[in-house]
Amino acid sequence: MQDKEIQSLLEQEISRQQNVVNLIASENYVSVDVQQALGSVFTNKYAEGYPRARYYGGNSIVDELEILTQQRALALFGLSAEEWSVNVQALSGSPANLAVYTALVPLGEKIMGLSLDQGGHLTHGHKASVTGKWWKQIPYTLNKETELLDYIAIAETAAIEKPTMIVAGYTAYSRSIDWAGLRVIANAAGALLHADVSHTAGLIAGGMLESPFAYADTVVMTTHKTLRGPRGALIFSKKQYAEKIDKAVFPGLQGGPHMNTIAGIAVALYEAQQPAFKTYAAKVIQNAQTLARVLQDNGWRIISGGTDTHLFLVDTWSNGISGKDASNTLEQSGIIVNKNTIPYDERSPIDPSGIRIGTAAETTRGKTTADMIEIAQKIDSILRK
Ligand code: DSN
Repeated sequence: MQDKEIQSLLEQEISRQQNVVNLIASENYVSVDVQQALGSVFTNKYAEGYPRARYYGGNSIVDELEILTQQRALALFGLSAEEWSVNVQALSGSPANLAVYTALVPLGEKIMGLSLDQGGHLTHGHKASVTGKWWKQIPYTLNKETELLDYIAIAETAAIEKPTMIVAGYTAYSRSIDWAGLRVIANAAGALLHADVSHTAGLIAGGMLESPFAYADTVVMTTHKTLRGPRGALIFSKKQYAEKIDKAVFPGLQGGPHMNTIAGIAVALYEAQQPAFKTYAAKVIQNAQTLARVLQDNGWRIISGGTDTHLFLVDTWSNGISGKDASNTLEQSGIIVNKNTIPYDERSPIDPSGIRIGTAAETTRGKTTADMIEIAQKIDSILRK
């Protein structure tokens, strides 16, 4: 590389990534093939529009690329092209959710989403995001005792508020989701059901968690977390919503799609269809459950008592250390986590009561349950110093 400054930063980041234990729940390590597609000449092509309906010439090959990516996305989740469409152009999860709302929720109408501080996402209607300014968030919460989704309370709120859309799928909730129950609640309230499975997409693809597709009207997922692809997103919708969603993505919110990213997503979807990916998804969850259990055995309170997924929250404050201090202390020893609020947190999001831990990235690096036991013991001894 001629640019020595960037070369140096790149080398430093490679070394950093190689030398830490990465427990950031939303990160992963892509394959060399995905990186090759991302770094390919597809980045040179402008392709505003959709396959066979572009605003520039020279798109015959990227048309094939985009169609193949769509086909792979539908195939991975066992969806028929008669019933479902998929838009592969959204730049990431936040713009993907924004596109869904833009398409299907009239401005000012109600979106019902889990509160950010209980495990929801900014783009599920939080006021700091435009999704909470352009639409009205009706928040729902977890049961204070069990720290689980309270479906009865969600049903009651939905029946009173009659939101246009109920959003489910979370960033810091470790338990499986009752999609069928949410469908019943949405139907009773006359609401659309939007699943944001950005975190768990790879676990669903690997057959380890229930798929929302039998129940949701729209499904968004980022491609870079458990799905182990480049940073991007997929927006699946029932056929009747597809045209509105495509228009919301382009020309509504975005210009030309990043065709190199779409190529990387296509490669990741191919990889996720291989038998080895099912084994990976199973190991991710086994690793998370082992790590959570050993921490628990060492006296750390795990939110809701455990995990069904790749992630979980630890209430560090109940052992006298804030989430920020815990995260900083662990980083000094080469263990990377993120500070996180816990349900009904009395501390601020800047320095909350907990940390979030995930195992997707370390499982990609070949870590086993034996490694998780070691990591848990290391975390315990570092935080108790
Ligand atoms: N930043 C992602 C996460 O860490 O969960 C969500 O956008």
